[in-house]
Amino acid sequence: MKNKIALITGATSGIGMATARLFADNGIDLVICGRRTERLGSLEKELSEKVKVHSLVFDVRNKSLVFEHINGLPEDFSEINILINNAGNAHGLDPIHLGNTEDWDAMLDINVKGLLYVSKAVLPGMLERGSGHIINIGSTAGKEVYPNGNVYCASKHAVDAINQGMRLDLNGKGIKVGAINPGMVETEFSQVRFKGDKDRAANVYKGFTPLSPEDIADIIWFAVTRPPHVNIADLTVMSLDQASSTVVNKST
Ligand code: NDP
Ligand code: 8X3
Repeated sequence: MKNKIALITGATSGIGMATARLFADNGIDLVICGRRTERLGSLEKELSEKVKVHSLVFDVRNKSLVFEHINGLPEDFSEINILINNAGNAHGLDPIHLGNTEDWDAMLDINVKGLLYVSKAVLPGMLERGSGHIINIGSTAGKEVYPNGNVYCASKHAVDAINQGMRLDLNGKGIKVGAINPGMVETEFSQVRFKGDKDRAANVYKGFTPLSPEDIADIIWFAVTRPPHVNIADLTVMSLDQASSTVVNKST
């Protein structure tokens, strides 16, 4: 039987990379996406020992490139069964009156519009086949707002709304839609948020046990392996030490 095919955005790091690895371990062929060519190349090499892998290098902000790359997938990879809308980041952590407008643009263009472009490019094939599964990576930041999180939280609230909207509009078309909303996961997320300040980034995860990208990959795998009639619509997950965006049981 033909393997299923998953397209994962943001596969060069963190949650996306862990998911790509777990999918490959379980016989899912992969379209891995990101901007960092070298990382995609080495991941493709690593995972090609297990499954068929195709890399797509594009910035999800670039609408025409998103459609060009996804519509131009080689035949072997063109029937996407699973879409993991994962690419995204926070940029900055500033009060609203001090926010950097370039950071705002980046978060809204990547986390919201990029997710929409990729979904629009993948959906026609799923609709034609009357089957598919879209998992949108939201966040606890899409469920509550924390000080200085303003625009990142807005972008993830938008993902929450888009997830619900997709599920409503695709109801009856055989396509599962669901969101996984993690709390703090130790990835390159905070390094990006703090623009390469590794100490400040590491400090975010000090004094408690955060989630790992593999924890989220496990949950994504659980979602995609449910029986055909079961759709994980919306799942929030935090580490034991985290109770909300601002309440974290830190020992130091
Ligand atoms: P990482 O920084 O480790 O990974 C982010 C991924 O997104 C990278 O692969 C990066 O690839 C890709 N990406 C970023 N910008 C773009 C862009 N413009 N075009 C294409 N790809 C892009 O962070 P995480 O793994 O933690 O984040 C993954 C998702 O999980 C994000 O949506 C994030 O908001 C969400 N999340 C993270 C949490 C956390 O605490 N870490 C908690 C809740 C949600 P490249 O740079 O190669 O383009
Ligand atoms: C990432 C988790 O708490 O930094 O979405 O917003 S948080």
